Formats: sequence, C-alpha cells, structure tokens
Amino acid sequence: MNTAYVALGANLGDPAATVRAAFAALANLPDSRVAHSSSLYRTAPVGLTDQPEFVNAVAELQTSLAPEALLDALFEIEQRFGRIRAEKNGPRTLDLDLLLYGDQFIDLPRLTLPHPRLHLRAFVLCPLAEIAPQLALPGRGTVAAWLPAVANQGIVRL
Ligand code: PH2
Ligand code: MG
Ligand code: MG
Repeated sequence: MNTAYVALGANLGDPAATVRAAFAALANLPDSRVAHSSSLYRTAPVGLTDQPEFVNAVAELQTSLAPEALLDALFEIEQRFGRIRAEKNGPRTLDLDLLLYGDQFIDLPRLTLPHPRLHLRAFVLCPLAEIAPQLALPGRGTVAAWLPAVANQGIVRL
C-alpha cells in the first residue's frame, strides 16, 4: 500500500455537499481506502479571483493503484460529478488534485508530483496540516513549517 494525498475543491452548485459526496466516492475507489479526511474549509479563490468562494478539503488514501491509474480514477470521479473543463482555474463543480504519492517525484505531461504549488496555498496546506502536520513534503520540510507562509490567505474551517 502507498500513501497518497488528494485535494478536493468545489465552487459551483452546493460545494459542501459535493465535497462530502466526493469523499464517499474516494472511499469507493478500487484497491484503496480513505485513511484520513480533513474538515471542510471555505476559501477565497486564488488565481482567478472573480469567481465564487471554494469549499476545499484533503483526503489521505492508502492505495495500491499506481499514480497514473489513481489520476485516471480521480478524473473519472470529476466527470461523474459533471465537471466541464472550461476556463483554466475557473469555477468547477469538483476538482480532485493528486498532491503527493509517497515520496515520489513524477514529471509527466499530465502529472507533476509533488504538486508544484501545494506548499503555497492555504486551501491545500491548512486541511493537509489538520490530518498530517508532520508529513514531510519531499525536498521541502514539513507541512507545519510551511503554514506561516500562507497565514494571510482567507480560509475558514466549516
Ligand atoms: N483551485 C484552483 C484555483 N484557485 N482557489 C481556491 N480557494 N480553492 C481551489 O481549489 C482553487 C482555487 C485551481 O484548481
Ligand atoms: Mg486544482
Ligand atoms: Mg485539477
């Protein structure tokens, strides 16, 4: 079994209900189980700021799916929740981002691990710190050590 972390995000429809349903979908992935689920957080949009607030959360999976098989499975769940890929970084019913897969570094056109911006975003780092504060980000030190860097970003635990 391998430990993988997945970021959940939604800002269309009923985002909190969607994120809760997405945790259930993750729990049903083959050869995988959800070991830890963070709280849900209401977060200010980062990047494209002229869009609704997000609900974000993070899940820790124990999985024997390989990284790209897991990515395919996450993409399939996004599709099931009606995800349409319109504007880059724009509003979405559900976004599932693979953050980390063990301590692996992967550099493929469709998958970069560790996720290159995870340590700079409160909407990922705060829920991750809730479930795995002492987790080492490969090459960057612990999750907890990066928290002060994102302290000014608007985020509220629901
Ligand atoms: N996702 C993005 C861009 N901006 N902002 C917040 N607060 N939460 C997100 O999940 C998010 C974002 C691209 O996927
Ligand atoms: Mg994303
Ligand atoms: Mg995504």
